[in-house]
Amino acid sequence: MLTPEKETVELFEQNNINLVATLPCDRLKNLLPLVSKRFFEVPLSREEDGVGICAGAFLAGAKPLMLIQSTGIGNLLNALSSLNFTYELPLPIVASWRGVYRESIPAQGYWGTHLQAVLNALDVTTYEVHTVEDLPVVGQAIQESFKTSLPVVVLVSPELWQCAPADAFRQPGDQRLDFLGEPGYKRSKSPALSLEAQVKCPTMTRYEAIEAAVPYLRGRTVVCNLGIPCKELYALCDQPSNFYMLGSMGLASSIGLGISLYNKSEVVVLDGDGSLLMNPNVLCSISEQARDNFTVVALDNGTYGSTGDQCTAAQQLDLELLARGFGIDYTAKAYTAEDLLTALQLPMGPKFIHVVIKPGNTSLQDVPYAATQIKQRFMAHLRIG
Ligand SMILES: Cc1ncc(C[n+]2csc(CCOP(=O)(O)OP(=O)(O)O)c2C)c(N)n1
Repeated sequence: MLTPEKETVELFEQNNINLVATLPCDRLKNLLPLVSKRFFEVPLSREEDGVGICAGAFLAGAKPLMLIQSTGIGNLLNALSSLNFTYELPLPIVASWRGVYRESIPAQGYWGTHLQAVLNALDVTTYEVHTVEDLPVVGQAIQESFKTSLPVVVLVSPELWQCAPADAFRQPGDQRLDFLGEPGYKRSKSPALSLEAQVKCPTMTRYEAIEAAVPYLRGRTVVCNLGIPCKELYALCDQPSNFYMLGSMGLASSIGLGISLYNKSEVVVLDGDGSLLMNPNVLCSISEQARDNFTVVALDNGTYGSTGDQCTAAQQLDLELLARGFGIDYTAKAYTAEDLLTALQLPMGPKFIHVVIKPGNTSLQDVPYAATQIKQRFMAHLRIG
């Protein structure tokens, strides 16, 4: 029997979607197992992280899509504006539209009835799906997103899924459904948390740390955190394989991860402590998804350097220990140029290198490229590389 769920995944397939980033909604519980079976799925712990991963995957040649609850759209608006609209990156988002149809959860109502106006105010095109007859707009929306290089949102009312009989989805071998009612999932990882407790005093500045990494970064794919780190990287080692971030704070590692999932070459992310703490969710994604071609260099100056060195919470914690706690096995700490180069050259991965540095910014010119120029030369590099 062709259920609305099966029709939906067929529309994804017909439009060559090959990565689906998901975060569940109760109303999607019959669709999600079909997606897990037929697509490369990236399960998320926050939707904004998914926008970064999908952007990276697109830059590397994939056709990504997000499948989330409508509330999650509230969690990703800055990323849509400062990443997708700024660089012109497509992203079809299929969202389970809560708060508008037979809703029993009061917290869904306000956002559910206002989100379309918010999206439209941001010039995000939205489509509505209420019944099976409306389903073809899912295909149209996907095509429009890739044609215009912009995000497009499809709001799917829970009304759609009602027409499938309740037993239409129970099939032998359907792993996720077979798990339902069982006493618990097996955990795949138990992080090892034995590190020296004290973070020692820094010796290098961020500029000196990037300078130390340059022999390794040259010729490699590099994603650079927003703000002054981009200016420093530009001054020290500008190359087409640098993706300079202009906004979407917190998503450097998400973008790098997305690229590394679709491109075999090594991806090095220069991230910051403030940015990692804005999106620690990316550490879940790295732990679950990253392959050995992925390295995060966490430049930890203990401050929001680019906005004037205000203290971050990194001063009270150990980012390396945090990464281990999330299940990233290969981690290292670096205080000197030599430590950093040695850690970068370690043959294993995915890696998280915690570089403890001093606060302080170098006064340098802005990166002179427009966002779309950064994207175009970066994509050309990935295609050739
Ligand atoms: C959502 C959001 N909040 C705040 C800012 C302002 N902002 C730009 S760069 C930056 C600091 C980033 O700090 P960190 O990641 O530690 O890197 P650093 O500049 O110290 O190298 C901040 C707060 C922003 N761009 N976006």
